[in-house]
Amino acid sequence: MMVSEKYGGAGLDTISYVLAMEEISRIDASCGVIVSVNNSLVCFGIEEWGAEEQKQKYLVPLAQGKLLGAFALSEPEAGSDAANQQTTARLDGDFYVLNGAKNFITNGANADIILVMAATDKSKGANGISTFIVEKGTRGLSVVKKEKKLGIRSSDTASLAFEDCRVPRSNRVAEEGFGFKFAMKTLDGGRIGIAAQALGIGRASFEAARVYSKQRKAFGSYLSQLQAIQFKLADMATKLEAARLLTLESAALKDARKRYSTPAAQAKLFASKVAVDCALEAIQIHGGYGYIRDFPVERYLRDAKITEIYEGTSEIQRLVIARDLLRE
Ligand code: COS
Repeated sequence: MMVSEKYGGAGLDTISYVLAMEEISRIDASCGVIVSVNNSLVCFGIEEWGAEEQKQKYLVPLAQGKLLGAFALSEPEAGSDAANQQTTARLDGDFYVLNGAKNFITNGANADIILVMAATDKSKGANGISTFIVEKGTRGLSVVKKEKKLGIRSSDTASLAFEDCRVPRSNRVAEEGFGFKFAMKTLDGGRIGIAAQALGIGRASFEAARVYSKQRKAFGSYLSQLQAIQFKLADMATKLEAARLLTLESAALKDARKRYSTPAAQAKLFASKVAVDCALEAIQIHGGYGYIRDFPVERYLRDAKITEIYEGTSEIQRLVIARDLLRE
């Protein structure tokens, strides 16, 4: 969606992307995360920091929908503490040799290309990490496990292993040591996408509850005529509107090329909580019907929960926000 027309993309701005993400995720949050990772992490990262040759080879087919991308930062020992990368990349002639493990990788089993963060110089910590484009089918890259999840069950989440996986030197994105900043800057935009995904799930919950309240009768009237239910709907709609405005504000700042790390963290923190709150209230309004699979609201809760976890937990978002507030 946001890839420029020069590389075959739709050239949309982030505001348009947020609107699309909300609509897609309102119907299917699994589809939402597939789209989000491909657009705001993979395509954005390559367009922003990739070499021209990498853009021609990978970004053009990504934009055309011929390739799907994944983003591999998380490891068994490096989730929130993302700088603690144990995967290594050693230069050997014209190749880097990758060794290590990545987990919880969205699109991991199906992606055609994977952006992999790996330590090229462990002694430099966060500044010794680099980014590589690894093609599916590269010898030494294997899918170890596909996860069975609480929600977003039609999105593929996989663990990957790299065993002496040789990646051409020309597939390193940007200079050596830029990988952590690459990941952080890319995730800033990713978080806007996840905020919009959360918004979509929250809106689906609200809409289901609203419709149900106008059909279901109790104590001689429709649920929608009961003030207890009206207040729940009013709170849901108000929280959703606030989440939407925070998300759109972060998107507008990104489009204006202003700083958006903190607004994106605030949007994701708030929208993900709103999604969980709205899903819980939708279940409550549905009563027993909300707890069974005949109605969609139990799925909304299962799908909503992950938005408080991936692309930085709510605790990490608070950390990002607080650091900015307390900066000298
Ligand atoms: N944009 C640009 N640069 C950033 C940045 C950002 N958003 N965040 C950090 N950096 C830079 C810092 O400025 C610092 O640069 P210098 O060494 O030049 O000063 C460097 O990156 C290291 O940053 P910092 O010291 O803050 O790193 P920490 O190890 O303390 O980690 C957090 C910072 C916790 C914010 C980071 O690890 C994080 O976001 N973790 C969550 C990761 C995540 O979202 N995982 C989800 C999996 S991906 S689906």
